[in-house]
Amino acid sequence: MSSRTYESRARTHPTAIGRTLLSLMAAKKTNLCVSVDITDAATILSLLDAVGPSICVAKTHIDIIPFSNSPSSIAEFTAALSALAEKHNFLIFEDRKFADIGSTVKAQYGGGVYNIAKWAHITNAHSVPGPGIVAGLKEVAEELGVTRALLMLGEMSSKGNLGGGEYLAKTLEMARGDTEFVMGFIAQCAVDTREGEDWIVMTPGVDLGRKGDGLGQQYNTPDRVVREKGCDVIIVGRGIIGAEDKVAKAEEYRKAGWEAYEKRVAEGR
Ligand code: 5BU
Repeated sequence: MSSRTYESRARTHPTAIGRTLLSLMAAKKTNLCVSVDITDAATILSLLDAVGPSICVAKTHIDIIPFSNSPSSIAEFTAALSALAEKHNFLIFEDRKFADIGSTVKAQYGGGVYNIAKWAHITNAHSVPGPGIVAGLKEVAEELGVTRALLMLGEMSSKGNLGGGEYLAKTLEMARGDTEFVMGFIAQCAVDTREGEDWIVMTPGVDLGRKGDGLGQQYNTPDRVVREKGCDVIIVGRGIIGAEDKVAKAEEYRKAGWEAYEKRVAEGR
């Protein structure tokens, strides 16, 4: 776990996207990633325009949006998304959870109907297939000439998931194979950090009230995951998008996440 400030980590993070992210988090005073799990493209865009000032990252599941098979509307949506990211200074994270051999994920990340690598600054991948998955994804970014970063899935939030413990330790070993592309993890706690390393941990399963969703999701509070467990970014979906006043709710989560971070730094945890 790091008691260093986001600001100081922004100067030394091994990945370019990590430096950008930590620096905008410090500037905007937010460690909130909103998960826009909404199936209507226009609603996603208007929500992000409204909550943009409160967030550091917008997390998408592009494949839940029905685009009527129109590639042009996908391109229009991702262009509008990128414009909002510029306008409000946040990054885009497509929660694609790649899980295949290097050659296949290359085609999935760089092409298909979604062209994820062209518009998502960050994506994530399971470690199950081995290090070829990291190499394949990285090749796409290099071939496109874009700066991108990867989060490895070390531990999911859902009940009974097979991550954490030894799985997380092995995933960490895999991440160490490419510290310029892998910026961190999806996990429920900080990971072991050696001299010169700095892993950004982004954590789903965060809610201020509920404990679960009846389908295996498990929730913790921002204070628990950031201050106690040492995670860096809270990922909140239904806690915000399900609220009547989404803008006020996003601010409530931003404040809770930020206070938890300030306490962690002050406590020197
Ligand atoms: P929620 O509404 O805050 O429960 O949404 C959580 C989001 O994070 C949702 O998009 C999930 O697909 C995503 N998620 C998760 O919940 N747990 C995980 O371990 C990972 C992603 Br990885």
